[in-house]
Amino acid sequence: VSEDTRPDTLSDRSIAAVAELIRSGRARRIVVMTGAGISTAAGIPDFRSPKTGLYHNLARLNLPHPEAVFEVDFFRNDPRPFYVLAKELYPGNFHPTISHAFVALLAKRKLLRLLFTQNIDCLERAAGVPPELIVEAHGSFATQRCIDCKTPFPDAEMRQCVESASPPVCALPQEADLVIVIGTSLLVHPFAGLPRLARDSVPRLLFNMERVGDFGTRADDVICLGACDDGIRKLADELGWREELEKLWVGL
Ligand code: CNA
Repeated sequence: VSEDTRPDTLSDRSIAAVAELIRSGRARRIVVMTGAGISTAAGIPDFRSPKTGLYHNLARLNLPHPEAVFEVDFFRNDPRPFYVLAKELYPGNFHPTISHAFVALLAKRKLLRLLFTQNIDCLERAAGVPPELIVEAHGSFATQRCIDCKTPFPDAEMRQCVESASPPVCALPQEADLVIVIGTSLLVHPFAGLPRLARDSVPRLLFNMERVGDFGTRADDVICLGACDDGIRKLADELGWREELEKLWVGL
């Protein structure tokens, strides 16, 4: 689809048009998908941003390659680098961003169907997104289990999502009437395939530093390049929610 194709659902490819969709009540089952980029402004580095990304800054851990810190085979041999990192990323040291607060506001207004996050930092919970609306696709610090004895962990939904792209979880994007993707390179599967599961007529809004995935190939795709917090504020402005959002965020 070329950039000038007329959208099917939106009046045009703009944040204002997405805001109008929400305000008019035509988007009430919003599915949000997030990655490390939503938390960089909170001080947690993402993986792949040049210079500031975690993979760029792991020399101190003496890894064979940066990804090894999250590989279970490496972990079995030497769990220490992971624990060094886990300590740094542990919940309690970081404050949610305004983008996290926006997702909480969607939930408060009963517009959030589900949040899929790749993050393990628990900042969605800290912002007040109800845990039952969060799928932590790569696990999180909220729960854990022994990799050998498999002591059960409480969140059944999370286990399904982590072990495989299980149909009940992956079916959910098909229910969405608006998909908002925030701060992810969409390189890690199966998460990376989720935005494609949205029905064709469903608008998809991307807040990211760069264009990712198949964004831009559909008539109702809206791409907002730049820091997600800026884009989210723009959307909140268009919705007339800015004051409520800033208040909610400041109160976190
Ligand atoms: P990634 O591959 O590092 O990509 C991050 C994306 O976000 C890139 O496309 C950036 O351009 C973009 N970005 C960075 N800052 C901003 C910003 N302020 N506004 C908008 N966009 C921004 O990270 P992904 O999440 O896509 O990769 C998946 C991995 C990263 C998952 O396994 C996560 O568990 C893992 N991770 C999580 C955290 C966390 O929990 N906060 C931190 C680092 C990595």
